[in-house]
Amino acid sequence: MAETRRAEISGAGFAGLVAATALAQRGWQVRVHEKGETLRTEGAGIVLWGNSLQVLDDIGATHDIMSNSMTPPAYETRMDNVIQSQETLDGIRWRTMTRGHLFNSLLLAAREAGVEVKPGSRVVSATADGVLTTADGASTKADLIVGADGVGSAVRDSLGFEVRRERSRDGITRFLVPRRKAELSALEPDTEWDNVIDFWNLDPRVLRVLYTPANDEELYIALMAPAADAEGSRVPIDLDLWTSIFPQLAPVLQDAARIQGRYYGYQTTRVDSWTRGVAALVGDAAHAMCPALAQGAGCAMQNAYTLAVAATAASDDELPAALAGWERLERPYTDRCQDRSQEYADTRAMSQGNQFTGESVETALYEPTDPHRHEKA
Ligand code: FAD
Ligand code: 5PR
Repeated sequence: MAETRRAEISGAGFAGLVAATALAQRGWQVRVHEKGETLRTEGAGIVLWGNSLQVLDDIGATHDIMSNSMTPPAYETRMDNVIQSQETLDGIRWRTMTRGHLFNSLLLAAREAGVEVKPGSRVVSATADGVLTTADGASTKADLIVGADGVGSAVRDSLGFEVRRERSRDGITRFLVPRRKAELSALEPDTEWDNVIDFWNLDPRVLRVLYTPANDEELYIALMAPAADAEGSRVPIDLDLWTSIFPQLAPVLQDAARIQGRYYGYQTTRVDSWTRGVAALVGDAAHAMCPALAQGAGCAMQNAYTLAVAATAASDDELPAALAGWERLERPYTDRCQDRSQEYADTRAMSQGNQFTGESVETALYEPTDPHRHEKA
């Protein structure tokens, strides 16, 4: 009988928790280091698509997730408050929820699988032969190291990967507020307030509100403005400015104005390679992307899962080659998703509506748990 293999993971975000759970469920002994003193996530709401929902099914997290999330009747796009499209996304599985709910469901699945999660443990470096060092000076030898420590990844930077960043001119502030459906309906009775509604205004000023119901009680709103627009990108938000453009959203904008908020500039991060020896990068550490297609966390969880499957199938001697093979197969999907998301962010083409067709849904329809997925392509 082979000895139990050990994986050390940096970062208890969506990528780290999925990698940890999928590895532990395949017999690995897994520890996740999280630099935060408390385990939590920030950033309001999130949209997930078939690719990540399939991974969550496989690790046993969806039962919990479905209980407090929703699939809105349509994804609506408006320009100057005129409806451009109401996409029902037939044949595409998708779900909206709060980030807190997704995070708690993943943490539960990880604990049930026997993963050790260590808050207050900051990783400072990793080596290609499997030594992970934390800020308290402790070094541990592992069979596999996963860098899931986000866009500022210490695993990535200590291993000397080459990083390229591309910024976009726009950015967004995100809030979780009460639904206030009755008040919104009083202001605009004909609107289906259960829809996702992407409210665009380009002229005379680029301001956009992405309205996403997360469940019966909570609403996720994302306010987009160019970084160069000082009032538009200000936090807390400039309530008079936003309500002058979106008067029908006044009840929920008032709630948002009471929250401090943080403006996130859109950016894409790429690395020369996702692996070095027995160390692999997943999630924003390897492939942060613009949120246009709502796939940053989706790709993170998809790649975390397929990494766990590939690493388990390889013997210790084969592991570096198996990780390189995993990148060769999986990376093109993520590269294309990053390219499309960056292009949508740069062109603001989502304002035209009908954007969830053709190539742009490739990632949403990808099936990471299907062992024959690459033969089908
Ligand atoms: P993170 O979430 O950044 O997690 C990294 C973790 O590692 C953190 O807990 C951090 O504290 C920890 N850490 C960092 N450094 C260390 C260290 N040295 N030692 C130990 N721990 C460390 N994606 C979607 O799929 N759908 C969406 O709707 C969506 N909307 C978005 C909207 C906006 C405005 C933005 C900016 C992003 C959006 N994304 C979306 C993308 C998504 O948020 C990210 O891609 C995803 O959270 C990345 O997960 P991660 O686990 O790789 O990284
Ligand atoms: N889609 C989603 C989202 O949260 C954002 C975008 C698109 C679900 C931003 O927060 O285009 O910026 C976007």
